[in-house]
Amino acid sequence: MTTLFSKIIAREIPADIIYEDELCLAFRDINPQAPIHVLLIPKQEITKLVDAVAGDQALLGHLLLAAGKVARQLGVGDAFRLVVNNGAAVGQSVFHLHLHLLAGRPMHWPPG
Ligand code: DGP
Repeated sequence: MTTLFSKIIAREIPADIIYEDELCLAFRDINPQAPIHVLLIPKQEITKLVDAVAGDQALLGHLLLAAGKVARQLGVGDAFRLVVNNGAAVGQSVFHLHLHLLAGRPMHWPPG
């Protein structure tokens, strides 16, 4: 299922893109939940995390490494949170796998 994130990858709709490599893209969330709120997405369409398969292993690892790179690039390498919403019941609204990178304010645990 194609989502608006595919359109962001294709530059068909604008986004504040802060990182890109051959496999993924990072851009600022349109509805930020923290002073820094970036979405990191694979260019390959994966609907949600649970739909990833063994062949996606390298890509998933790449996303985590890229998240660390983006956090360092933003100056928050020592204090950030990654969130993956998997499924509408826990808040997933765009069905193209994405990591939320949140930083810049105190965060509580457990998350709500
Ligand atoms: P989730 O609820 O986990 O599926 O997160 C989807 C996020 O995508 C949500 O925080 C808002 C963000 N978002 C939705 N549409 C757009 C858009 O057009 N541009 C940008 N930059 N972010 C978007």
